[in-house]
Amino acid sequence: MKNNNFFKFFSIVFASFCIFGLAGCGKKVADGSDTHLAIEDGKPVVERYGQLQVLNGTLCNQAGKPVQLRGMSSHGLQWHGKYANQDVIGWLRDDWNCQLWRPAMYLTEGGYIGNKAIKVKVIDSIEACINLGMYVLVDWHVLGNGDPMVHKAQAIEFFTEIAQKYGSYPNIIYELCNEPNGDNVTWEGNIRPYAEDVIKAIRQYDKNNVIVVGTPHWSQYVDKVIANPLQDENVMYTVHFYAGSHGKKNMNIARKALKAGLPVFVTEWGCTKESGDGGVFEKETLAWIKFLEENNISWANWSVNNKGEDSGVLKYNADRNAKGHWAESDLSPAGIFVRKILRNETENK
Ligand code: DCB
Repeated sequence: MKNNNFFKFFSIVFASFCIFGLAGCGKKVADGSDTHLAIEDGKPVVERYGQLQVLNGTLCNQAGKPVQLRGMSSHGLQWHGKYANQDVIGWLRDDWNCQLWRPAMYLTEGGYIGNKAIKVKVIDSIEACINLGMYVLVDWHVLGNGDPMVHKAQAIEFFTEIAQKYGSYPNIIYELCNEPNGDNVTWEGNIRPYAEDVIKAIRQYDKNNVIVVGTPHWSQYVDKVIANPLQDENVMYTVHFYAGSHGKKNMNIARKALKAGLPVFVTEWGCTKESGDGGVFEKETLAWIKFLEENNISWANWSVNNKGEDSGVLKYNADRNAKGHWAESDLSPAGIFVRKILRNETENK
């Protein structure tokens, strides 16, 4: 009898321990599978996952286990690049549970092509992510000029330099062209030949870090890749969505690609309309988040800025000095919502 009570006491202690273990940011599992934690047992994600690789159409860690990375994208570095610093990225890791940071280097609209100096924001991002043990998605933000071929020479120069300097770090993921667009910009005619050449340049210095390639129609038509994917073991393909504009139709395109075995990475998504504004679509977002989790698809949310648009995670004018340490009152409705998703605190979980 005494023994029995003793046993009960310990069962209760053990059960509470488990419950408290589950609270907070992640679900702890003993089998070594994905916990969605930025830091686990004191170790940041890159220390745990190591060299990423693509196996059987999905992103895996060095040990060959499927892993889903999640995090935030910057806004255009020429406008809101001040947030690409270690204070903010560290806050996103520690408070938002981000495993990934995406510096979005626009080419046009005041971006890199006319203003090479903004590259420093990419370098700062990479250095910060190496220090913080996070993955960094180096985004060549093709947008205004929808055809990536237009600036292929500059892309080769840029990615060669990044691969040469940082290719030996497992933190790096290359994103070759954010959103190719335009009726005449096709997978076969433009994006694939562009990617082949840029991949060749990267692979001279970096044999294995993952490379993500944009797809036609603002990275929505990933199914166009199925007939002729690239010949590189560690390449993935981009899907983008804005939950207020892109629903079932876009999800079905992504499904088709997955069925065909294509590895998919959502390098950018928003909970608004495709303009980056127009309200926060929570229900529609959660349907996508569920789909992404079920299919082990990594993602970055658009974006960290305080300009006052609905997809920006900061309120208008909040954190003007870009220090991080945000209070809930600094966050926009999207910010509050996306932080919850990242911290595994939504109904989905
Ligand atoms: C993508 C771009 C991203 C853009 C967001 C929201 O563009 F990758 O750069 O960000 O989605 O539209 C927005 C910012 C604004 C900024 C504007 C101009 O949030 O603050 O003023 O860029 O650079 C998309 C995505 C989808 C579609 C069109 C665009 N679409 N687009 O489906 O038609 O044309 O920018």
